[in-house]
Formats: sequence, C-alpha cells, structure tokens
Amino acid sequence: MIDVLNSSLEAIQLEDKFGAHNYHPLPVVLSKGEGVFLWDVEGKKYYDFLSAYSAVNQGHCHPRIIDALVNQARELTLTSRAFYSDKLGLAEKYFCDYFGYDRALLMNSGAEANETAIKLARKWGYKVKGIPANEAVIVAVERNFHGRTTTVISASTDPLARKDFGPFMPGFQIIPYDDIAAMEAALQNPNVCGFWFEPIQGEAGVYVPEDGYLAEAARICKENNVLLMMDEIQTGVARTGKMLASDYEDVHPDLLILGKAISGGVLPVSAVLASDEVMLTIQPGEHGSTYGGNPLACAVAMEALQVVKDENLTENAARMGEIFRDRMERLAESHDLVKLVRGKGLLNAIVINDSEESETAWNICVALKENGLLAKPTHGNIIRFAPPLVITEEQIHDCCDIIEKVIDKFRITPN
Ligand code: IF1
Repeated sequence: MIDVLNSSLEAIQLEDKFGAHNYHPLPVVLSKGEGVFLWDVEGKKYYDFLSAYSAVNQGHCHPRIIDALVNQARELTLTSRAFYSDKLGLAEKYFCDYFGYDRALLMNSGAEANETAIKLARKWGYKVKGIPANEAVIVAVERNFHGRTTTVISASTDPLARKDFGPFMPGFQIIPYDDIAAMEAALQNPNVCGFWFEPIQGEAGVYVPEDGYLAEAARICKENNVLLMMDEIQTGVARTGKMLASDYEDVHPDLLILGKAISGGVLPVSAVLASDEVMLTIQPGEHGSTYGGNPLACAVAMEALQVVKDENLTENAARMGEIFRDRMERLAESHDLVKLVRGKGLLNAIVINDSEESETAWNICVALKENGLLAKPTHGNIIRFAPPLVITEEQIHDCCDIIEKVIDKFRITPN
C-alpha cells in the first residue's frame, strides 16, 4: 500500500526514521518540477538554482524527454547486454556523432563512468603503452570529486569522503590542480597511463583553472603518451556555456566521461567515449552492468541531448551566465558579505566572507528558500548557483533580485 504524504514535516520525519542519514538536506520537501520551477508539498513555488547538481540542465520534466521515456517504457525497458536491443547501437552512434568519438560505453551513474574510465586507462596502459602488470598509475588532482565508490574515493583528498572507508585502491598519484609544472614532473613516470581531472572543479567550489590549463594538460599528455581523462559529468552538456568545458580550449579528451544531464534528470545514464584504440582494449566479458545501455536509457539520452541542441541551451547558458555574474559582481562590490563570484556559463558560485566553519552560507540558503529560490552551500562558505539552462533573461533577473534582497537583509549571527 503506497501511503500519501500529508505534509513536508511528515516526509522529513519518515526519512529521519527509516532512511540512512547520508545527507543533510535543506528543510524543503519537493513534490513537483517543471522547467526552472519546483513546488513543495504545501504548493509553494521555488526557482531551482541547483538543477540536481547539474543533472536537470533541460529543465524539470521536459515534455519531449518525458514522452521519450513513456513511449519507450511501453515497448521495452531492459534486456541486459546478454542480447542485443534495437536502441543501444543507435544511441552509441548518436553519442559518437554528437561528441566526435569512435566508440561509446554506456553505464548508469557518474561514479561508474569514472570507474570504467579507470579500467580503460589501465587496460590501455598495459596492452598498448606496455606498462608492467599492476604498475599503472593514474595522476589525479587535489580537491577532485569523481563520485563515491571506494576506488574513486581512493583518489580523493577530501577527509569527509574518505574517513573510515579504507583500505584504499593503490595506483593514484595526487598533484595540485591547475599546476602545469607539477603535471610535467608527474607524467615523466613511464608507468602513468592517465591524467584524470575536471575542467572546472564543481564540488570543490566551482574552481575555474587559469586560461590555457586544459590545452597545456592535453599537450603534456600527448608528449608523454598518457590518456587525458576528462570528467565532464557536471561541466558537460552545455552547463558552462559550451557543449563541453573542454571546448573552451579546443581540447579533445582521450577519455570523455559524461553523466547527469545526458539524460536530463529523468533516469541515471552515464557514458565513456573514446577512440577505437582505447575502447577496444576491453574484450567481451571484461566489463559491464545489468542496466548499462538499456533501451529506456538510450531513448531518454538521445532525446535529452537533442533537446540541448534544438533549444540552443549552450548559447543560453553562456548569455544568462554573463548576466548573472555581472549582477553578482556588482553585489560583491556593494556587500562585504559576498567576497567574489566565479564560474562559466550557468555553473557559478559566490564565496561568502566568513569562516569555512561558519553557518553563514547555510543560513543564507535557508533565507533564499524562504524567498523562493533553492540553492545549497558546497564546501564551507561557498554557495553554488546552477539553474536549469532553459532559464530566461527575465527569470535570471528575478532570481538576482531575490539573491540581492536576501544578502541586503542578511546579518551574520555572532557565534
Ligand atoms: C553527492 C558533489 C556535485 C560529479 C563529478 C562524478 C560525479 C559527480 C564531477 C559522480 C557527482 C554529485 C554527487 C552528489 C552531489 C553532487 C556533487 F557535491 F558530490 F560533488 F555535483 F558537485 N563527477 N556529483 O559532480 O556522479 O555517481 O553521483 O552520478 O554524491 O553528494 P554520480
């Protein structure tokens, strides 16, 4: 018997009583989404400025994507890869044509796509580069976020992501982000098979590297016969004002790692794209997943990506992002509570002028919620702002008005 919830409070109490406490959500219970808007159980309307961490770039419940889901769901949802389906080949070709690669391997979560990329880089390292067995090294960067599985967190530098989850997977070397000299040095090691990073570090607080970093990273990888493994799970699919953040510097990653918005927030789809040389190092039976590349995921992903092109979401993200950062920069000039704004396209964050340990960013987000805008702090005192890319100029100004009104009235409560 499926119970119906009568209030937000009841929903929170149920999760508190029956669920794992692996999150600390903002106190709001959502029951409906459409475009840039969300509604809570009591019917209050909000602007969504998180987009489910950039998974809902096309806007909530996009009609074309929902239709693709429903139509396919009525035909065939899952066969497993033990048999062929009539959708996987079409989706693989669609992905390859869309992003310019030879081959695609579809998985489910972003963490799984990163795990797949690690396995591909290692396999290529042994079979093509000739690295001695079990000696392959993948170089990653400080403050990375690539998911929550135990191999992925083995490369994390975040104590919260690692504490009491050891022992960890060997074979990772960590260097500073946005540091070319450190990368030149690390990739001299002939056992390095991959350099693995995000073109903009989302979770860390929307850290945008110096211009030229992506191009330099690609040059150094090429010179050292190392695979460039780019995690575009959060920055991809038009979020930063280009289809991929890599496009800002015309970089073509050897391993392109995608997730989140490739399925428009409808169901989990992730993918790794690569050349024949890299992808064909994996033989039948060496990798897989029950739901990976299922017909439903394929139908939804093709429509979700087509919507991005048909609705010019890349251009809109670039234009709306300019307007947003301009208004936040003016806010930072007039309020010492806001230190700075940074980001590209519609992946932005403001840094609050208070200690990392303070509750200020959280309290500002609670006040924003009360004023009809949903956002959430990331590490410490940084608030990420990432609305769906379908947001209009009028709506972005409306949201900036809300943010300014909240910051204007906000007073830091003394500890
Ligand atoms: C959480 C963060 C964002 C990602 C990048 C891989 C993954 C993610 C660049 C893994 C996922 C999500 C996970 C979610 C919160 C959110 C998040 F705060 F955790 F880091 F967006 F910044 N690469 N990010 O951003 O993809 O397995 O989740 O599908 O775990 O709390 P996933």
